[in-house]
Amino acid sequence: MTRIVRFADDSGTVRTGVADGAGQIRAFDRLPRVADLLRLTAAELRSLVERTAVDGPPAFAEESVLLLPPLDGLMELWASGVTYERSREARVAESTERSIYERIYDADRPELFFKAQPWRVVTDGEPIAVRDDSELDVPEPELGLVLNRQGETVGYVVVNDVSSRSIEGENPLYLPQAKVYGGSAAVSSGIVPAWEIDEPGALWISLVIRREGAVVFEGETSTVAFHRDPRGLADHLWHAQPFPDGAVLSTGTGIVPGLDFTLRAGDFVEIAVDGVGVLANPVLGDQARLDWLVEAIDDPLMRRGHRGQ
Ligand code: DO4
Ligand code: MG
Repeated sequence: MTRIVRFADDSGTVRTGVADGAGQIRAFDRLPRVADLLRLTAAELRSLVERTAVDGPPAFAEESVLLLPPLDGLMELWASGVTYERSREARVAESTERSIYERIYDADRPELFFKAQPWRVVTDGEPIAVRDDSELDVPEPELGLVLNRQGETVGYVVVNDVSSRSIEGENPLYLPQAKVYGGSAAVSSGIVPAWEIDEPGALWISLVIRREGAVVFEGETSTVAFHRDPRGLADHLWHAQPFPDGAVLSTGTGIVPGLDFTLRAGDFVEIAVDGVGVLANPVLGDQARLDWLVEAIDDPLMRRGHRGQ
C-alpha cells in the first residue's frame, strides 16, 4: 500500500515522501511539508505521488527514519460527531441534555468541532491521555479525511478522537474541554491516497483496548453504518472559511463502549481501519507528561524517547 509520509531523517531534517509499503520511502523534491502537498489540486498531487513513487530522489529505509504525524504548517485537525447511530445512542445515555444529540443526528448541518493544531497531534506509538479531572473516558476510532486547500478529499488516515464522556455529559457546552487537551488527538503516520481506496463507504474499523496484556474492550463497525455523506461534512467545514494548507476532518465514531467502561492510564489502544492503517497508542493519566510536544516542535528526533512507553 502506498502512503504519503512525513518523517525526520537521522540529521533531524523533516521531509515528506512516498512509502512504497515494502520498506522504502522516496522523498518529494522541494516539498518538505504536507502543507505544501495540500496546496496542490488532487490531480496534481496524484501525478506527483505516482511520479515520485517510480523515480523520486534518494530512497530512505522506512525503519531508519522517524515517522511523524502527517500534519504541519497551517493545517488543522477537525472532527465531526454523532454520525453513527451508536454515537447518538451513547451521547443520549451519557448526557444531561439528550435531545440535542437526537436532533443533530438528522439535521442538515452536522456537528463539527476543532480538535487540534498540528503540533499537538501524536502518532503511532506515542502516548495519548485521559484527563485527570474526568471519570469517564474513551478512545474514539474514526476514519479521517485529508482535505487539500480546495477541500477535495485527497487521502485517508486513522484518527483517535480521545474524549471525556463525563465532562461533555455534564454539560454539552463543555465540549471543547472534553475533546481538546494534551494527548486527546492521535493520527496514523501515513496518508493513504484517496485514489487507492476503492470503497471508502465500506471500510471495517476495529478497536481493541488492552490492560495489563488482557483485552478489556473490543468492538468493530464499518463505514457502511456512517449516517452522512462525507462530502457534506467537508462542504460544511469549507463553507465559511478558507484552509490555506488543507485539513484533516475526522468523520466520527461508530464504536463507543458502555457506560460501565472507562479508559485508564496504562491501557493500550489499537485502532485499525481496513486499507488505511493501524494506530496504536499507550494511555497516560497525566497531561503534563505530554509537555514534550512543545520541545518536539523544534527537535522532532526527541519524539524517539516517547515511543512505545
Ligand atoms: O457530540 C459529541 C461528539 C461526538 C463525537 O465525537 C463522535 O460522534 O465521534
Ligand atoms: Mg468523535
